[in-house]
Amino acid sequence: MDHILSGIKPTGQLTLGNYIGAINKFVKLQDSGESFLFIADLHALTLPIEPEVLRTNSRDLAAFYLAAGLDPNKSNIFLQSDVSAHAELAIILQNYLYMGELSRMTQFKDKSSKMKEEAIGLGLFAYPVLMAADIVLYDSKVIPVGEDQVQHVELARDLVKRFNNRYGDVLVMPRAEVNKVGARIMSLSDPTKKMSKSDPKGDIYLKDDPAVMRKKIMSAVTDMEAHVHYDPEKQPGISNLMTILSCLTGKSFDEIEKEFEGKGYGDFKRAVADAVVNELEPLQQRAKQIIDSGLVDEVLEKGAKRANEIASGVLSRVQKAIGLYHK
Ligand code: ATP
Ligand code: LTN
Repeated sequence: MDHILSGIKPTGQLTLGNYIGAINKFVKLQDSGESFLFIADLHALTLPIEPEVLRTNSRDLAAFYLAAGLDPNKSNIFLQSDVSAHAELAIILQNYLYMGELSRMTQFKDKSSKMKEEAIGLGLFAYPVLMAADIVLYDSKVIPVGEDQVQHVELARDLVKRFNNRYGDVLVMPRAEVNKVGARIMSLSDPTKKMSKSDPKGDIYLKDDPAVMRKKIMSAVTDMEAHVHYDPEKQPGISNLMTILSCLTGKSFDEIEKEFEGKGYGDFKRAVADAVVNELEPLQQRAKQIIDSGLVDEVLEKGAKRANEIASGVLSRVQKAIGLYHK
């Protein structure tokens, strides 16, 4: 059975982009192999974060995984920091990824360009090293991610090639699995930018009050074309809303265009708002019940146990291959 692996950083409140691009996809894939889905709390430390916020976000993220339909009997849900092999393997793998390629990573360039050089931590630069360790540690083949993370998975693939060339068939080759529609949900206030949890403008949060969700969608930036048509170049705002509607209802772009032929943007936006609220309101309620029930701790403990079993085996395979003197 193929191993499926992915993680989300508990850096802020989850967005509709995280839900469509990642979480929903995890749920769809969970029957196709053994899943390792973690809360990337070590990655969350790459930018300043308050301890209490990190703790709360981590618990909420686990609750949303479960509320979205991840079944702890099929998927291993755990905290990255509960499996020390992630950090140990990253220390080894940092010697097989190079400064040049790390400085070309778009996410590093985006995040560091807003910072003073003295404030850019080494962890932010080495982010893809830890991510490569996360991936290879479970012999993972399938890595469901949004489009923005594909470059990091490609780098992990380069690393596997490089490492196996040097030491033989030690690491399993992963591949990114990206949605055909919905791999990059855009900001509602600036549809040329990705919706991301660290940039509150134009986000829909999974925890938003339904009335707030509706308000955000009704005031989403659109255009003057006045027809519902999929054209991300000319009509990025409408195309983004169509993508959201398509992902949440299963309707194709053609069907949506036909349904709203001759109708105004108001009607269309109301339909998008209905679809979002119908999906997220019950999700919020389930997440809240899960938090109140104390189930999260139980699931994380079970997940970490299984994750540690697999990870320690792969780590020792790597240690042996590179010549660390091993019992
Ligand atoms: P941050 O703003 O803190 O960098 P983020 O919102 O971009 O965070 P991540 O934790 O980096 O979220 O991403 C978790 C997963 O969600 C990744 O697989 C990522 O590709 C996916 N994802 C994030 N934003 C979007 C989006 N707007 N559309 C589709 N997928 C997304
Ligand atoms: N970098 C990812 C989170 C992440 C991840 C991973 C995703 C950390 N390790 C391994 C897939 C595989 C992000 O979403 N920002």
